[in-house]
Amino acid sequence: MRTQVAIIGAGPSGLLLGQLLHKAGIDAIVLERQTGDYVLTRIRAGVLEQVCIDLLDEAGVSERMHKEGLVHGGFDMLFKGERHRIDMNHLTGGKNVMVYGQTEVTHDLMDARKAAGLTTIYEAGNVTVHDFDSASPKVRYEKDGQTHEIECDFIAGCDGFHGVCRASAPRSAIREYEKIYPFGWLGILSDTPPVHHELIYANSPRGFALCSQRSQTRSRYYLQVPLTDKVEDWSDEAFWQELRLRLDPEARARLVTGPSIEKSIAPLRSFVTEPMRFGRMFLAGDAAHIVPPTGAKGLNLAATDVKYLSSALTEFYQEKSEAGIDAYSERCLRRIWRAERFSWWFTSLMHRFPENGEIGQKFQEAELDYIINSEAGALSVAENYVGLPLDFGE
Ligand code: RFL
Ligand code: PHB
Repeated sequence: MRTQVAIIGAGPSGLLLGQLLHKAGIDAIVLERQTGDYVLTRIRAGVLEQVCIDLLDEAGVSERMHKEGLVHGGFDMLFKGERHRIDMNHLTGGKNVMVYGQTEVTHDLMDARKAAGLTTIYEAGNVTVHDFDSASPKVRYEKDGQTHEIECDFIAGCDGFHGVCRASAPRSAIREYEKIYPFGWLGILSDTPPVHHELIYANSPRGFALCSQRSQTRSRYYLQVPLTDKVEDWSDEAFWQELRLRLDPEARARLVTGPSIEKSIAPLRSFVTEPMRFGRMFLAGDAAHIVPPTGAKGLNLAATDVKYLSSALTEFYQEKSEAGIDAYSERCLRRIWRAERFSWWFTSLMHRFPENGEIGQKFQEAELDYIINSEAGALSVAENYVGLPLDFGE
């Protein structure tokens, strides 16, 4: 088999890249280790920045998102029992975010890929990447008891944090930066109306809580929990009880509870790989970087990586120029570090860190006082939350 770009991973990065390349007339095959149904059971992101919305428009997969997604112009921060609204729309001169689940984005991308008759190979076992330091890289995989080989011009590593592409880059050529946080997020999805029409990020004495949503009838809630906790330790009732204790009286009174339809614990990590290009193999999305989810940046960064990569590859094929692929890594990393900084800072502000002592708590309170009572403070949160434009700094 031969293709121009072999894409490893059918998460949002891989599928969006496939769609953008298809629009540019570039041929690609997507290889995914899991089944499509399994990919769709992973409940993750919920907040899309304007640049991500624009990219889904460009890829021609945004019709349902515009119909069903919820446009949010602000969110609440809850501190010392009181809620304070960050009016993103007003502060940023009209920018908003869209609440639309990653599962739905993935679904729409899968449908578009199928409708266009493009090749996705699911349940591809033991994927390996070869010769990406030459002009003719290869990808091998196993399926139905046989080994197959794809010859290609480029390999796109869109295979997430535990993927094979980053792991195959030469150790001498790669640098990794990592911070692991001393807690995780316990998340629950339920078919109950959201407690509030916008998101609530809560810093309570019992730890962080987030009230998010997927629609007017589906809620997504998270709690900061110790890394040693297991999902089995948390009954639905225990979750709701703990969430109530972390909210303000008004939200507590409005909270509607019900059976969970998904419950999971995610560790929190900041992680960046430099560079993101190794010869003719590129990394994109979670394969190259992870942010703690507090800033809602992971999926959005994945989308912008993929936009830079599809533009670079289009330039290569249409204009015979390598300028875009040469600039890819640096262009992505500048944006990534900005989002990493914001995600780390917002995580540090909103979670409880008993190990930082009373003075740590006082610093958090003073920081919040600044955000709420200074337009510059509030604007800094708002402009980072809505996200940077695609051409920032250029
Ligand atoms: P994914 O989604 O992990 O997809 C990678 C795909 O590659 C496949 N794969 C392989 N395939 C073939 N061979 C191999 N050897 C392979 N190894 C792996 C995997 O099966 C998978 O299908 O990475 P991608 O596409 O880069 O997408 C990244 C996003 O999923 C991630 O950044 C976001 O979910 C992060 N995130 C959020 N991002 C936001 O922008 N806004 C949010 O509100 C937000 N909330 C979240 C989040 C992540 C969370 N968790 C669980 C970490 C909330 C949570 C709780
Ligand atoms: C979500 O809805 O899953 C969500 C929203 C905002 C975040 C993280 C996750 O910051």
